[in-house]
Amino acid sequence: MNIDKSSVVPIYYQLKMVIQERIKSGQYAVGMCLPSEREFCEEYGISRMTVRQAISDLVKEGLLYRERGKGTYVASPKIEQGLTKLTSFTEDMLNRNVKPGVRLVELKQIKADEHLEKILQVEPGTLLHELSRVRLADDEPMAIERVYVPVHFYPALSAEQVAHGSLYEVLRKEAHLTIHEAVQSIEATLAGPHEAELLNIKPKSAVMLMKRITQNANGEIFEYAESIYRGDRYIFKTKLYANTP
Ligand code: 16G
Repeated sequence: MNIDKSSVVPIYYQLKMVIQERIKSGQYAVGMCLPSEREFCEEYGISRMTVRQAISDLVKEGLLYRERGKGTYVASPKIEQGLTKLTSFTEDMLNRNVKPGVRLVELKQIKADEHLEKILQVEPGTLLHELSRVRLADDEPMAIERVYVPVHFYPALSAEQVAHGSLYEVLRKEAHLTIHEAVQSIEATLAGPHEAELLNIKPKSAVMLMKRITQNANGEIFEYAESIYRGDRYIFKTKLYANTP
């Protein structure tokens, strides 16, 4: 792929396409350091400003990342996540041959406040497990989850059970719960300083806040989860069907 200076397509955009193409073909492999701005300028006889614009666009889009004082590197491709199946984080990772991981932040019991009472449809003051974990993909932090499960569904839930593996598996096997359906929403938000530290991203990075309310086969709500997913590592995808007349 070459750059055509007489084209109506801006030069920075053409350079973007060239770099994207090289990433796609594997010429620029994941983790590889990109040639310097000067090298691109010389290769194509274009200005540094133009090179900078192409690269910063690709950084914004998550294809490249910068390491201060070192250079610009090729990022791992984003994880593409469907939005039609009710799956656990562990299942999502195993389905794409990625190693799921957990960093337990805290497991404690709390009394439901008014907000959680309404969501979980429980009596005032009902005891809830509050489970906070960082979820990892091939050892890289991907999401922070805070999950609320009314204690009566499974009083024995312990930190050991969820510090390394799947909550859904514990609920299925130990609490004999049938995980049936969920309503899930996605909102755009910015990572706070604590979240940024846990996810190893810059504060105020764009992240996605997912909320899930999950029911068992009897229609009882057994989970309310709030998860923060890295915007630079995830794409959520869903299939849409037109109304048929
Ligand atoms: C997902 C769910 C979360 C659930 C967790 C169980 C979203 C937004 N959240 O992360 O509600 O608690 O999976 O995963 O998808 P686990 O069984 O691997 O612990």
